[in-house]
Amino acid sequence: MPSTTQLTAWQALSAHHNVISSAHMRDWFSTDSDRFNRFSRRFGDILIDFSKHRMTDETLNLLLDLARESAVPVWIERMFSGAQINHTEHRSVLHVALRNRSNQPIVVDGQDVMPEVNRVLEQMRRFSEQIRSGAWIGFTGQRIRTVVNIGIGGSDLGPKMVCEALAPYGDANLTMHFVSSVDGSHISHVLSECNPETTLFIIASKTFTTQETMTNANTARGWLLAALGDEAAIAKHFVAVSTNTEKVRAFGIDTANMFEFWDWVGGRYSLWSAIGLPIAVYVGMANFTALLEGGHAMDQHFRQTPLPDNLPVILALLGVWYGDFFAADSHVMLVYDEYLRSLPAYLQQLDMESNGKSIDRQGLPVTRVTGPVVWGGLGSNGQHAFYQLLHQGTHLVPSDFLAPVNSQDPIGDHHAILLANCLAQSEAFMTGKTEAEARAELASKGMDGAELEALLPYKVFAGNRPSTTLLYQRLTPSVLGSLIALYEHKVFVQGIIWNINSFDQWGVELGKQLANNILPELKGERPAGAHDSSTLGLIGYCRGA
Ligand code: G6Q
Repeated sequence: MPSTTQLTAWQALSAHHNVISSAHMRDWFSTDSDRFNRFSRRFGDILIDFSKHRMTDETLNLLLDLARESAVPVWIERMFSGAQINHTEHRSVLHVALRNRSNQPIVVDGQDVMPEVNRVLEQMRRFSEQIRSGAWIGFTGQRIRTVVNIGIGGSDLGPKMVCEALAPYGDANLTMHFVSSVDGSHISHVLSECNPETTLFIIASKTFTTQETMTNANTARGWLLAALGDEAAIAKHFVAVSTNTEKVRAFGIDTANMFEFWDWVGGRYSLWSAIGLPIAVYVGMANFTALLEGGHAMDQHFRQTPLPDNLPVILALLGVWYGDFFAADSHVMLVYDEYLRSLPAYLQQLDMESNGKSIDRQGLPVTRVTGPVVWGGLGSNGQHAFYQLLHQGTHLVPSDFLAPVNSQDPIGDHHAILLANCLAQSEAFMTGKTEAEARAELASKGMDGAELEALLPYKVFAGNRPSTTLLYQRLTPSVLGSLIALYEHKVFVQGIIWNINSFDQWGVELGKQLANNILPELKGERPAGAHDSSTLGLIGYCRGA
């Protein structure tokens, strides 16, 4: 099999890049009034504008050739049909089964997984309704008012992001907390706001062995028992979400209160599974189902739509274009939606854990860059901070703007101002400001001569900075589901093109082992072992040496 860079389409793109890399998008827009129409698509209530990119029709065609030559359609089908595309862990990759509202069979190891998926969804429905209705009573007879999800990574970022995003649909009688870090300050602060009699802990861990989660879970357990004084209280205040029944039982949680998922659900793809239990409890099962439906609609689009109109494929190809041909090493998420404030952190894990790989599917080192550094934040705030680098820095940073057309909380002119800022920024990234425009602007303020000439270079903006804008009517559960699935599939397509496995995470697994080597040394239970002098020095400092 030829390496990615030997593909005909790759080489054609390389040559094409030499031709168009100095062209300016501003000129394309001024000579082509149809550019937005050709390079934007609608998906339900979502508009995706990718016209502000350094690409022509020819670029897109060449990128689509790359997708074809990389067998993207074959890989899509392999994922949906349950093939073990996570080859290093010998696992299928089937988060799409969790939101398979068609209920068509999906077979893993000769077994249709849909009956199991539906069984757990039904268990989630019953439990979430009990909590929300008050039918579930705590140990002292009071109803649950506070839910604390204890989990980390994929068992935290997704449900936390979605609960924040769907807060307008949330139950006002419930307060949600997410404890992830093993830093004792995190759980201490959360527990200080909880009443043990009215608090439910959801211990979310695929493996039920993760050090941070189990440490937090044990602390929560001790806190509850200290207050309620009876082991029997655990059954009323703790439930577990896991693939590991034995460990859940050993922790003392009744397995009747365990919500199962399966090894074909990757942690960072798990919010659609029982890991989404806090979402179902908070927004209700109907809204959780609408989230699944939004994801499923994007799945169908991804599986059935020809490549030129396939949205995850288009976004993936644009990322490859900048990373591999323009040497862009990061991608920024610019979110003009307060409810999506945790989306950048969520996508950072999704993308960087999936595509932060340097060994290809044949076990050989890759020969070009793979996944970008993903970062970002709320756009309105970022404009007063890191946008300076985006406008005038030396890095080319492709961006995604996200904004709702309608606010969930209309008040005065706020939303119009927010949207105006969003649209103005993507326009400015694209057009920039020429020397002539900057000169005229300074002159209009009465400046001239040497003073004007000295300031002029600082006032010029090169522009030509690429961005995609995703607008949606309102952040409903369904729209959110489609947006998340869009990014999941984008990351998958990039992994296909880079010929890497997007579904393992050996770097994250390494982190789980490392701390356990140093912990007994830090606690003084055994002498510091064979470390480098820096690590020995740091251990010594922590121990007061
Ligand atoms: C996700 C990752 C990682 C994982 C956490 C928590 O894809 O593998 O973020 O979700 O390490 O793992 P557990 O759910 O097993 O506690």
